[in-house]
Amino acid sequence: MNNKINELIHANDKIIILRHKNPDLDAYGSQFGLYYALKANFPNKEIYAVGDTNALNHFQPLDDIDSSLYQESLVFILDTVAKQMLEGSLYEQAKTLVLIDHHQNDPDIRYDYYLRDTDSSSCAEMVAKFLFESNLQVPQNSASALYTGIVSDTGRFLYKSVSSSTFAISGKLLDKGIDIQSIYAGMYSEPLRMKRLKAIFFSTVEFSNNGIAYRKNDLNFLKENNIDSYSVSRGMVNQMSGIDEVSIWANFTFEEKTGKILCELRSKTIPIVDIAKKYGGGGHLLACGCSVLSWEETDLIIKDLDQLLEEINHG
Ligand SMILES: [Mn+2]
Repeated sequence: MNNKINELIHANDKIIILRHKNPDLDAYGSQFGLYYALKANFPNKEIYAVGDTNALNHFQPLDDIDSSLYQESLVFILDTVAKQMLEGSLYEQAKTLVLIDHHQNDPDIRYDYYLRDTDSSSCAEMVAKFLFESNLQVPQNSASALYTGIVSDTGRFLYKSVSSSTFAISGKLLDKGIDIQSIYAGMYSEPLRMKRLKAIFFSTVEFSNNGIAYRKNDLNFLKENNIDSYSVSRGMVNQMSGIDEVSIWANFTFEEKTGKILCELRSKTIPIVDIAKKYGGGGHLLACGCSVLSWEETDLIIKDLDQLLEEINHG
């Protein structure tokens, strides 16, 4: 049971819940899961969910708050501990800052308390575990958000990060009366246009000498298909998964907003996070990323991954 976080929640009347920018469903799921639960348990506290938004947000609009609130608030950052993953720097003014994360990175921001569990399947699993262990009430909307986070970060309970605890916690969330069919319908149905675009994406995947699968999505590709960087970068990387011949795959996508190239790296069993770290990124052992400034650098990443595979194949 996490007494420290409990104490901090009890001691503060204003709470702001943040997570990484370009939120995925674990970022949203852990954020809204904690938000709905704290709202239900502490109706007299001021509680806010804050951050950028995107097409994956089928929860509710984020709160727009005055920047002066930070210095009076307990602030949570979920699903990251990396400065480059955060939008703005207002969290630096937090009265008290708590980090909850399951990534491999070491924090490069100042914090007061850090709940770290790199074995956890998702940040949502960590939040759910905290709520259950603290005997806090978990209302249905919170359970639904947390379940969504767990399902998305585990690829529907597919990845190695899934433990018996993941199932036990998911079971407890199910007991809150959540509707998993409607959760899955929201997560796994998409417009025909996206299916067609994924077919184009897949048919143009390239391969390195030792069998790294990769795709470079330039500005032209985004413009021609009227799609945002994020939907391609994170949304299509796993078009290259589940292929017998492919053990490592990478997706490189131009980001118009920053002029950088988003690199998403994935592996079946061979740890690759050190390569992401080498280029200023991080994440999990088998699923990680970074962003670089040029296509030449993406070639260096492909070369590094290719060499890793060669060493394993011939070492
Ligand atoms: Mn996560």
